[in-house]
Amino acid sequence: MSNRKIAEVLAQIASLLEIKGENPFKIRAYQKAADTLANLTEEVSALRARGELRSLPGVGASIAEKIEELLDTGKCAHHRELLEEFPSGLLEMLQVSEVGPKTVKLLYETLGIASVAALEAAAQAGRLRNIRGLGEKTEANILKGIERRRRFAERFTLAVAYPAAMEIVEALRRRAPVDKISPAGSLRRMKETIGDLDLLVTSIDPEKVMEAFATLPIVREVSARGPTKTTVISEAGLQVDVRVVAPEEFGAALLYFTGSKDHNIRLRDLAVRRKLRINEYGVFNLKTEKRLGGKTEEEMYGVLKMPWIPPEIREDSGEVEAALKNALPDLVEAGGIRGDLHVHSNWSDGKASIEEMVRAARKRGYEYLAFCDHSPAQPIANGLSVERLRKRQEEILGARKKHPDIAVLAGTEVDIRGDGALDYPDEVLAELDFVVASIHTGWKGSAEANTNRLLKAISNPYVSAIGHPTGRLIGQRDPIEVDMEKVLEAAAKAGVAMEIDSHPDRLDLKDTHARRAKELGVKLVIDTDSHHPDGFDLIHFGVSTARRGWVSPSDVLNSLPRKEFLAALRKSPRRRKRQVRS
Ligand code: DGT
Ligand code: CA
Ligand code: CA
Ligand code: ZN
Repeated sequence: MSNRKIAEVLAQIASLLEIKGENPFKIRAYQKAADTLANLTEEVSALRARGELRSLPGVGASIAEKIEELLDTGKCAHHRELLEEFPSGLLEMLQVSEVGPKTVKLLYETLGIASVAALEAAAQAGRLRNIRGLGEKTEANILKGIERRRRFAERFTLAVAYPAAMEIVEALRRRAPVDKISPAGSLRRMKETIGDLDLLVTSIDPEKVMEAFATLPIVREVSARGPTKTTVISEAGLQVDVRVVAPEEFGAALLYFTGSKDHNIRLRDLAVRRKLRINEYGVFNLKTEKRLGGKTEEEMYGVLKMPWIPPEIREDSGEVEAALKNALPDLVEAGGIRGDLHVHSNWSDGKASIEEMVRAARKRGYEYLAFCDHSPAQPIANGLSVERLRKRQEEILGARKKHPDIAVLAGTEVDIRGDGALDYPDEVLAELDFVVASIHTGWKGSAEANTNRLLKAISNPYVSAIGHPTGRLIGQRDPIEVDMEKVLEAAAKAGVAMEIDSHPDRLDLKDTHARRAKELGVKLVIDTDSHHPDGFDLIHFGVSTARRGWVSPSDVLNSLPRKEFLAALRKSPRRRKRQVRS
């Protein structure tokens, strides 16, 4: 049993205990153990073999026993008993982000609500607002949450789909005579959510590829199996299609199955006007049926008289026109990112020390790194008082001295308060090298209120960038309502950068906003908001989002080489009073 599966069971036990009204300490222990397991980098079975289960945070004797039971039998008796005590719809209700175990308990005990359908009906009938502790606003939010869940149902974030795709590619390479292999579909275009995975393969032995794929450990069930196409459902519930195609048709198939559908339709229309036929097997002369290409994508585009178009922009949003004019944008690349300007250390809620984060950044070849720990308004994130912020400086100076090959910058992720004021006074912000200002509270405010908050933050002369500007968590929390056009215009004017937070649950700014930012001349910062050295690996998700937004290296602040980057910080009229070291 995988860590993730065990973590799921433990989290469900926590929720069920809370619905039951059990001891909060016990509930907390299960939650903590579930978190620990979900984030473990090692298989829990290995820890167990070494007798180290109980050394995990949150894992005491009783939870250790349950983990062992799950590892040995795939089941847990306590979990089963709890499930039998309550209708199964209660767990389903928890999938609505706005509904926690306390609310489920309340709704179940007062109105007997035990399913999402019943919850939706009750909310629509206005029956929730009169329950003590809920109210009209919560009722409206629950309806929004149900709607979001419906919209998102059956789609997966890149956090799930991308590693699954990489794992399958690797495993097929190992287990079958695979020649070429590539993801296609929305994953290759790096869309923010993925309906299903599409993979293409060439091989001298298609049957062997099908066999290897159908028997991968991550396969939960095989939905369809043919000689060259197999469809499975993964353990996580993700559908995956693998197709084996002929080598001379690989480019045509890759182009077709990468899509998007709208991009394909544009190409097909263009082809017809040129007396050509284009499909997943190749490109042909419409009259003579003569085959003109299909082995590579370059060949396909070439016959249509255009350069190869990067998958991320194949959305029929101007890329075909641009390609025909030979005016495709020069897109930013992960290798062109030279530093991370938003990471946390264990001074706030990071899991690693400044030293560990600096080492990890150096290892990636980064030339600069800004520590942007939280401000005091985030007590759960251990936000830094002014005193601790200044204390942190000693450690930053130490790291700077020890690692002269990377510019270690003192930054902050300062909270934007409800009224748009920042959570540190200006004279404290003035001491810092890089200031990211972010909203972390009041997600449900009006568009006007949120726009004004951001405009006020942008007008602060010490702010370098706005962090995760809409605050969304894909599939879990809607973006704030905001007049993005106004915000971007103000940012362009003030020379404040907008962040693309690379976490696959955020991707914030999103692709279309990034594209508009670029058009308006706003600089972008692509960063990871890392709380751990492993977090640096997420940068490519932010870069893909930027690419989907047609963003070029020249639009990205942290694609500048160290010297120029630091010069840009120093030269900025907004902080000419400040001393940034090179
Ligand atoms: P998804 O899976 O919903 O995240 O999005 P895609 O883009 O991966 O779509 P999917 O899996 O339904 O199909 C993969 C590609 O196959 C799609 O991007 C374009 C191509 N395709 C699918 N259906 C059609 C169609 O009706 N016409 C054309 N021209 N292409 C299609
Ligand atoms: Ca797909
Ligand atoms: Ca598909
Ligand atoms: Zn933040």
